[in-house]
Amino acid sequence: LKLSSRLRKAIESGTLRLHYQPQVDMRDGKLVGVEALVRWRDELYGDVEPALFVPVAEGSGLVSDLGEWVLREACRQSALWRSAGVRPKRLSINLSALQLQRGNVVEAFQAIVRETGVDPATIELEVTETALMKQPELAVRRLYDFRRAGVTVAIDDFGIGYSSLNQLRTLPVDRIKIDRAFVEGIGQGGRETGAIATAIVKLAKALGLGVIAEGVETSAQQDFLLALGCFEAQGFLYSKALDAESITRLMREGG
Ligand code: G
Ligand code: G
Ligand code: MN
Ligand code: NA
Repeated sequence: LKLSSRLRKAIESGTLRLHYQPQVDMRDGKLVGVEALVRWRDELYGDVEPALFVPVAEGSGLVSDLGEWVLREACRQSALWRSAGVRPKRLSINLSALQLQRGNVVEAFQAIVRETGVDPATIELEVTETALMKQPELAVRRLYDFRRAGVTVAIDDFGIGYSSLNQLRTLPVDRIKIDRAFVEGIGQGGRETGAIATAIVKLAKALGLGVIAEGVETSAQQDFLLALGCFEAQGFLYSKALDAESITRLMREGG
C-alpha cells in the first residue's frame, strides 16, 4: 500500500500524535511556550518523519486533512491545559505552504476555535519563508486574516529561504525563528561563528519583532545568544519534544 494511502488511514483513524517541544526563556529556564510537532508511527514503516510525510500529504490532496487534524488536536490540547490550570502562554503550530494557500484555511481555524474553546491569543502559527514566497500576495492576505482571528505569526527556519529584507518589513509577523543551521555555527570557528545569528537578532530588534533561536544544544550557544539579547530558545539543551502528559507535569512543576 502506498505511503499516501497509509497516511490517509492514519489521519482518519486518529493514530497520529502531537508532541510538544518546550520553548524556554534562557535567562531563567522557564517555559514560555511549546511547539506542536506531529508524529506518525506506522505499523509497517515504523516512525515516519514529518519532513517526509508532510510533503507526501501536500502531493496527494491530504494537506487540508492533515493540517486541520493538527490544528484541532493542538487547540483541543491547549483548551485541556487551560482547564487544568496549567496553560502554556504560547502554543506554536506549523502551517505548510500549501495549507496557507487553501481558501478556507482561516475559516477552518475559526471553526476549530469555536469547537474547542481555545483562546486564540495563545496560538502562534509558524510559516516558513518559502511558504511566503510561493504566492506572496495571497500568503500575506491569509496572515492578516489569521491575525484578525487573534493569533500571532512567526517565520520559521528564518535565514535559509529567500524572503527579502524589504518583504520582512511589511509582513504581518510577530516573531522570527532563527534556523538551527545558524545556531550550529556558533562557537565552531571558521568563517561564520554566529555572524548570521547576530545579524538576525539585530534585524528582529530593529523591526520590533520577537526572536527565538532553534536547535540550541550547548551552553556556549546559549551564552552567545543571551549576550546578543536573544532570550528565547528551543533545543535539545532544554528538551526534545515531549508528549502532552509530560508537558503537563513540566508546567505543574513551574518549569
Ligand atoms: O520534529 P521534527 O523532526 O520532527 O520536524 C521536522 C519538520 O517537520 C520540521 O520542519 C517541522 O516544522 C515539520 N513539522 C512538524 N510538525 C508539523 C506539522 O504539524 N505541520 C507541518 N506543516 N509541519 C510540521
Ligand atoms: O523546522 P521546525 O523548526 O519546525 O522543526 C523542528 C525540528 O527540529 C524537529 O525535527 C525537532 O525534533 C528538531 N530539533 C529540535 N531541537 C533540536 C536541536 O537542538 N538539535 C537538532 N539537531 N534538532 C532539533
Ligand atoms: Mn517550526
Ligand atoms: Na524551524
